[in-house]
Amino acid sequence: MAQQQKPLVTNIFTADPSAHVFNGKIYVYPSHDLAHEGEDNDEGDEYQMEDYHILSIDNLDAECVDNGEALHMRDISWVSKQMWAPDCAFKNGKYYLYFPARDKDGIFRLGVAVSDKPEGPFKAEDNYIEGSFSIDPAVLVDDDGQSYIYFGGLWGGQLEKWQTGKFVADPAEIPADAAALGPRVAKLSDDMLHITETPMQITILDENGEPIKAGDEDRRYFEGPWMHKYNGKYYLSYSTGTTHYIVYATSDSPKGPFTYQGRILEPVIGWTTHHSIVEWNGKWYLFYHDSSLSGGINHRRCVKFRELKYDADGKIIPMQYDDLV
Ligand code: FUB
Repeated sequence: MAQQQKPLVTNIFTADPSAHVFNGKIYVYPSHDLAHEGEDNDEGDEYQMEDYHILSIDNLDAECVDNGEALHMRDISWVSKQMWAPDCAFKNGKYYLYFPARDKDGIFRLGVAVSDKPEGPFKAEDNYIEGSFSIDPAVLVDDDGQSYIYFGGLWGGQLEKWQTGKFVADPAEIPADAAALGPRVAKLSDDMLHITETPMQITILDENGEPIKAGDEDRRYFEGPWMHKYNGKYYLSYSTGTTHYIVYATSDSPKGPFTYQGRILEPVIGWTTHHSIVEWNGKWYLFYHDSSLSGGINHRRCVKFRELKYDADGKIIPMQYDDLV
């Protein structure tokens, strides 16, 4: 397990890893951090990414491979800037890369690009997915063949601006004792290129069946949703942003409501934390990032992974960041 817990690659900065097993290998779909000197602020202006490189790992002892540029914003007509955290799904013999970026009006939208190969190159559709907004898409192809896209992120990710269903540039602050905003979910069409319904807000409940409050920053949703299934249950995991935890909630349904369960990962080096969870050869793995490769610069991050374990009740065993370094 030589390469676990150290950066998967060091030739480029990588972040926001979405890991999948395709054809027996791990493919990691990360953001590609660039060395811009943009202002570091709550809008995320320092995250000025322009393209995607897909990483692959043949086996646990092999070096990770950077498969080179798979998609660049110069080739996408609707994008103005900031190609943030992507995900990929396989269906109908093709690979679909979902990605957020700002459109020409500065509004984050979700796009999709298609390839015959998991490592690309990908060709983007001419426009963003109609009805999409905000950031951090994550796609689940469920066991019955129905696909769902989960997305949304606060602050720079603009989720607060969509509370009415329309973009409001300067929305009122959500009171701390009001229900927190949740990620959105929508069904994808069979051809994986469209959403077939108005995105629904996911509710995350506490142990008393009450919605988690906006002021409960240790548990409320911030960004980076990931969906996986374990023993038939749906596990929604996400970042709490301002408090820097990766936490999770479970449900019997892909659209929830979900019940908060606990933490997966303590804060890492750097402001953001973002992850994915994947089963490979009978074991489960957490892919995550930190800023250790750049000595702590928030927008120059590196992707790592380690094994993730469940207890007999299906609870994820929490990981201390110190365990990982
Ligand atoms: O990489 C840019 C943004 O930082 C992502 O969209 C968020 O999830 C956070 O990791």
